[in-house]
Amino acid sequence: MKNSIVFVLCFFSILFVGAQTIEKQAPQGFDVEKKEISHGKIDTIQYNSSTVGTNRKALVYTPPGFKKSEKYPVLYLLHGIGGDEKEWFKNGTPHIILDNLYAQGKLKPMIVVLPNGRAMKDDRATGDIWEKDKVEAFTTFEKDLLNDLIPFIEKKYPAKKDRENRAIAGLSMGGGQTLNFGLGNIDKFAWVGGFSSAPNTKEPQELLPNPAKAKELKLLWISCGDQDRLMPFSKRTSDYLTENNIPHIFYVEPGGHDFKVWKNDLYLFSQLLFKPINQQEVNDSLQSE
Ligand code: FER
Repeated sequence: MKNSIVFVLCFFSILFVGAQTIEKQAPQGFDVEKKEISHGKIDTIQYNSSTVGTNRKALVYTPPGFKKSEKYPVLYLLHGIGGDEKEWFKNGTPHIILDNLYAQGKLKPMIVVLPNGRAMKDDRATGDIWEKDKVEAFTTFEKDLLNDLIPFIEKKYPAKKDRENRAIAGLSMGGGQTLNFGLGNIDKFAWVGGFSSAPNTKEPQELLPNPAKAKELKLLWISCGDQDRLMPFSKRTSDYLTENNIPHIFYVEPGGHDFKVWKNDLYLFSQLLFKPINQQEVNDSLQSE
């Protein structure tokens, strides 16, 4: 008798809950500041980098209602080749997008860290940003992130410290860093999002020599604008994952290589974080007409 009740309940909940679906585009107003809602807070922090040998800056967004007595998951959100720790803040207004999502109850409370991904003594985006040592500094940032910034954040903020509560995402050069660092350190990150990833993205075989390992990820998100000339770097990565039966989301969205696309990515990606997820269903929902 009991079993049959459980069976009937399960059957109807599957019927009514249905597949995990997701919007494809943020609605109008998603990035407009609303005075009447609660707001998160942005801090500028400085941490000592043993990797670079300097004190380095990062911005940290804590959510509305943030309490030191609670523990939060953390998203590390990386900028592009022309940016620094302020690029997302100035051009992507993540604090506004996330405040609005919190007001609608659509986000799991999390801390968001906006680092400077150019790990060198002069890490400003000035002069020739394409200079070899400046480009190489984006590779060096892996050590700075893992050995200096993450330990600092986890000491100074009430952060959850396990891989399932740590996410990494980024745009363009930061998307390449995200895939390189995230897939190279699956023991450290369970949520990975490459937005319009740049040519610094390692080739698939090098990125993921043991593809089955990526099954340990909760979310592997790869997105790119359909007008973006950097599409091949996202597509070759997604193709390799598909060939190896690795669950992931590949979202080709309308647009080019710009913040219109990246703000939409943050809007969609952030809502998936730190919650139960069926990547196949979200992927199918994003592909549907
Ligand atoms: C490149 C083209 C684009 C490249 C990097 C980028 C290192 C990055 C662009 C961005 O971050 O917006 O050839 O090589």
